[in-house]
Amino acid sequence: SEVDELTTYHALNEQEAIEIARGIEDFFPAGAHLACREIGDGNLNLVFHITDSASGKSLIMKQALPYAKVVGESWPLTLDRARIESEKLMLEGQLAPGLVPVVYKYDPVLSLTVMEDLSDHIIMRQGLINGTKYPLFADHISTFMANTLFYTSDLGMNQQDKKLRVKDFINPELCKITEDLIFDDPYTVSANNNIPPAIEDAAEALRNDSALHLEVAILRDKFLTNAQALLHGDLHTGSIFATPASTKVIDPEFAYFGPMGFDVGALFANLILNYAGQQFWMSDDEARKDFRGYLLESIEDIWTQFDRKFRALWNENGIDRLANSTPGYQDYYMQRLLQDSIGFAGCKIVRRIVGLAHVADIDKIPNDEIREQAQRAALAIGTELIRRNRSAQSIQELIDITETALQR
Ligand code: SR1
Ligand code: MG
Repeated sequence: SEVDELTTYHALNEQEAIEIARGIEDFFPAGAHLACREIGDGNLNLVFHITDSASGKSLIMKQALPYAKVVGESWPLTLDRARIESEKLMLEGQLAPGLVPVVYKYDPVLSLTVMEDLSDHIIMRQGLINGTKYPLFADHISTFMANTLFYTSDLGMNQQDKKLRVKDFINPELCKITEDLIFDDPYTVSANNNIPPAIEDAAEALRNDSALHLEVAILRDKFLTNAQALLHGDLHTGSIFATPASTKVIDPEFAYFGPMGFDVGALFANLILNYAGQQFWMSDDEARKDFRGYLLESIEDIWTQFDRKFRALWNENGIDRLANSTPGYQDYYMQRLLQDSIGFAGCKIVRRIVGLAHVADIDKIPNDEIREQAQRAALAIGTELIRRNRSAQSIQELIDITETALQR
């Protein structure tokens, strides 16, 4: 029957999505003529956009598929990620109000999250490719990261409750994707890799650099074992909807308790990848210099504001006696966090050049020569950041490394 069709798991079609939308209490007016389009362009899920042009109301429905869409049914993937995503979104809504979409409903049977439509925003990756500046972004995202990371860490929440939350957010299959795609495949021969033929020599150099492998192994161990805080887990610019006045973080299906620097580093990496791609997207020398200056200032601002806000939360609301009262411990902690962020940023850059999933900032460059230049520069930056993961002293090092690799 029709009811059965909506109460057992299956991939929805647009008509079924409309039926479910009608059932959401007090949302669309009775009898509304709803329109629906599947708009998912990510790697994993179906995304339905449902609108009522008469009332102007709309919403988004995201449904997890039992496999990775980017590869196909040969790569099965747990539906539990929809639960993790909806729980994490709701928690982020409490910890960082206004910085994530509102969740209207989660349906565990259909692995479906119904949430606020953000169509007045655009995906930040595309915005940056278009050359849009986001003057409030550093403020917004530093608040998002400081609040979500501090209040889910042993510094900011009851440490027994945290252990129970670790259990709720055990996310082995999605973590395995990261462990393979980011911390393993780029450094070996793997069918998962997607190596541009023009830079095969650089990919081979990655495979043969055992000093680099040592640093990647150190970072990988942190990802595997350091349950420092509840991460977003995939905080790239494709997971952010933005306007110049508003920032909304989406897609936390990779959430798990891991090292904080993995979220901070993801952001740095994707701003740097855009910096590299601007070699093509902004052909005017002056405009490109200005936009690249904006990207690097944003990185510096994000770190400075994040560091200040995180320390303020710690000083005002820290719950750990020893961590709160031991001189030098906060500085030590923040220095490690900066170093982790820089190292993870490096890993995130490398995987987007030779690993399975690339980024439009670079891959969509139609000019072969400029694209290759951007890829090589990104690899040079990424590998140098990885090498600095145990020694970096300030965010300025990351900025200098980026500027040196791409001076024009
Ligand atoms: C198989 S999933 C490929 C990538 O897409 C997601 O956005 C994550 O970054 C993942 O590594
Ligand atoms: Mg995603």
